[in-house]
Formats: sequence, C-alpha cells, structure tokens
Amino acid sequence: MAVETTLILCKPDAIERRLVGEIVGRLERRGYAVRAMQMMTLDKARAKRHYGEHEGKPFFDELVSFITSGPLVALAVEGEGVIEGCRQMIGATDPLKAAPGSVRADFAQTVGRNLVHASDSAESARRELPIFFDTFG
Ligand code: DAT
Ligand code: MG
Repeated sequence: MAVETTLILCKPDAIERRLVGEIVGRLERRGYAVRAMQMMTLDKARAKRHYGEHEGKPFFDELVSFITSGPLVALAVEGEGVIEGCRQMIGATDPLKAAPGSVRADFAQTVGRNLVHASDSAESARRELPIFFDTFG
C-alpha cells in the first residue's frame, strides 16, 4: 500500500461542538501524520468548488450554506492507505448507517451535521487538497 495524502475537514459543527481535538487525535493515534492544518472560513466560491460534484442536487444549497456558516479546520493527512483508512474512521455519510466506533456514529445524528469530510478517492484527494493548501497545488 502506497503512502498517500488525504484532505480532512473538521466542519463548522465540529468546531462548535469542541470535537476538533477528538477527531485529529483519533487520526494521530492511528499513526497518520498531519502535514498541514489550518482554521479558515470558506467563502461560497471555494465551498462550491470543493463540493462541485454535488451541484444541482437538492441538498446542495444547504450544504454550501452550512460549510460556510463558520470556521472549519482543514488538514492534509498522510499515511499508508490513509484515504480508505480515514473513510473507515469517519463512517458512512449518514450517521445512522455509520459503523459503530466511527466518528459519525459516535458523535453525529444527521447527514447535514456529520462533523467531518474525508476525500473519497485518490482522484478526489488530488482535486481537493489544492483548494485548501497551496503547497499541494
Ligand atoms: P461524504 O461527506 O460522506 O463524502 P457525500 O460526498 O455524498 O458524502 O456528500 C457530501 C456532504 O453532503 C455530506 O457529508 C453531507 C451532505 N449530504 C450528502 N447527502 C445528503 C442528503 N441526502 N441530504 C442532506 N445532506 C446530504
Ligand atoms: Mg464526499
């Protein structure tokens, strides 16, 4: 398995609920390395670019509105198989379907407030990382 880098976002609900340390701590305890980390508030243009694949879906406007509603913490996280590993650790999009022990199952109730984003493939990670970090452009 190759060493990869993925984009993780602790979304505004994670900041609001003081869960950033919990989320980042889980990734670090797995052995993944934080290579970049920044708190920022997205403007609508950057939010739409990040979630471009969902444009036109019924939840898109609400999604953009939520992700721009307050500061988030963006991280570039590195490790062997980290893309799939982080998807497992955050759990399914709907917290009700997320595996027990995953972040979303442990801390979230609804799809619209599911605390964390993780790139879903190597292609997505390549596309998403430069939206947040110049060094990955
Ligand atoms: P994920 O965040 O697990 O990659 P996704 O890429 O399918 O999920 O969707 C991005 C975000 O959009 C998701 O974290 C929450 C929101 N979302 C997805 N499906 C939704 C739905 N059916 N209703 C409301 N929000 C939804
Ligand atoms: Mg996704």
